[in-house]
Amino acid sequence: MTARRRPSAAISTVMAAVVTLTVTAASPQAGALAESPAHTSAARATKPNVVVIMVDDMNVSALEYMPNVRSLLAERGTTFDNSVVSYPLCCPSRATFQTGQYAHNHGVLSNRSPDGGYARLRTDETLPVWLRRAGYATGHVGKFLNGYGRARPTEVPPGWGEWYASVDPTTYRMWGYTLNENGTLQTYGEPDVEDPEFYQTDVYAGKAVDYIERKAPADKPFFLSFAPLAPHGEGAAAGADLSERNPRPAPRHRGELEGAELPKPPGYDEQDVSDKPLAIRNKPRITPAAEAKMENVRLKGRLESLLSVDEAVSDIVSALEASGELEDTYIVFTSDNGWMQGEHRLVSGKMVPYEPSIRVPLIIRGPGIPEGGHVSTLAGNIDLAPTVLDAAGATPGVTLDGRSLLPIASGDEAFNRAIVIETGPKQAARWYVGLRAPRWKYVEHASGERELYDLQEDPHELTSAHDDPRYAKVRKALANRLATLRTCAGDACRRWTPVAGPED
Ligand SMILES: [Ca+2]
Ligand SMILES: [Ca+2]
Repeated sequence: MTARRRPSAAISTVMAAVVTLTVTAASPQAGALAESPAHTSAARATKPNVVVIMVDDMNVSALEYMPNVRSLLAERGTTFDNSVVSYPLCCPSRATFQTGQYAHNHGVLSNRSPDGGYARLRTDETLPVWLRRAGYATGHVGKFLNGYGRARPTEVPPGWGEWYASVDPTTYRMWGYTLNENGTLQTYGEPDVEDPEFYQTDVYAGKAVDYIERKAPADKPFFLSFAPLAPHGEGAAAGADLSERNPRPAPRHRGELEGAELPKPPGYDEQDVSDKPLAIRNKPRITPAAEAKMENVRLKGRLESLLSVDEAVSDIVSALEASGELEDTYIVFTSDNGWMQGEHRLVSGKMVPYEPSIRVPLIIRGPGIPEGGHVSTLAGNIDLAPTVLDAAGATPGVTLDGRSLLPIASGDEAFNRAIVIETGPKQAARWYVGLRAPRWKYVEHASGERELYDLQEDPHELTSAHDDPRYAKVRKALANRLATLRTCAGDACRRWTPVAGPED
């Protein structure tokens, strides 16, 4: 029951194989000539590889349970302590990763058609297409955009040289999922049989390691997108018993975190919700039964499922090291959105504008990135594609709303900004647009309701100040800025004048 199927190289035995490649300094000429913010520091003699690991629905607090992510990525790279996603939902967020654009520009406004889903993505202008043009090998393993595979399960979207994507609706199964493997469908196990051979994250890790081992010897640099379902809950798994853990961990990890306890930050089961919109005011207090389920089924399932991701990270780093590519590879670790577990009475889910929903882990390791660094500059998922393009010296085919994080991570540049947070009309009571600025969060709900948090004074968003006369000027200033930014594209999205607090 403890055997793992995939290869796993021990780091200590492969140190001798590490080749350190020289990275030339950024050329100011290239930066000046480039029209896009993606080109700021990418003139390299040898192009680096890029691996992006995007987990699903992971909140920041879960990093505590991922020792390999901490030691191999955070301690060897830089952590963005204020990283958010602009539309905290799977499909719009993944479309933003693919395009470097806000949802109001890429147009994937929900998880499902007609206004969202895979079918809405303009696949001919996406990150892998641009990387291919720049000479990269490209590969994807795991979850892609919601709805992928429903209409044409053997379709391989443009730009991907190798493709191992899960086909909906089987994406949401830890066993019994079907992958499109470069045009051929392959199903791994059965939904209700917990065969250690076929645990989703492990199978994906094996494919990632295999990809690295095959691509490393070639001259071409490679881009690998690795997207396990964990710690997202399972669904559509006929016959699967999800009553004890959802998602189900690998058999070797079941019960390993039996002692894990639900974190209860000050916003947990918020007592006074009179400051909040009706949708929150209507939520009952969290009952002991609801809390027990949240902790025993969801929290422990999520954390135990992440143990396999943590091992996959170790396997990926080991494979890079064994092949001599580690020092010339950027590794990005992040999530497509956060997760609510009791804050503001929300016992599950995302989509809402609150911090646990929009905040995600973001760690970058690679050439020129300080080890053990922490950056407070606000980062958004609109920055992922620009950062990868910058690392690769590649040119986007659309106007990017984000910017490269490499100069920020390396400490060369500070950047003052706000990130637009938004959903779409199909989200009904959860349709909103707002701003997340270093100090402020301002939200305009389609219902007409407003929220304003002074995150410096109220980091847990316990008291919305939208009606507080002391914050009237702040609210007005943020509303003015939002009126411009809510439809921004390109440069306009990166302009920001800070809003002073009531004390100034
Ligand atoms: Ca998600
Ligand atoms: Ca409150």
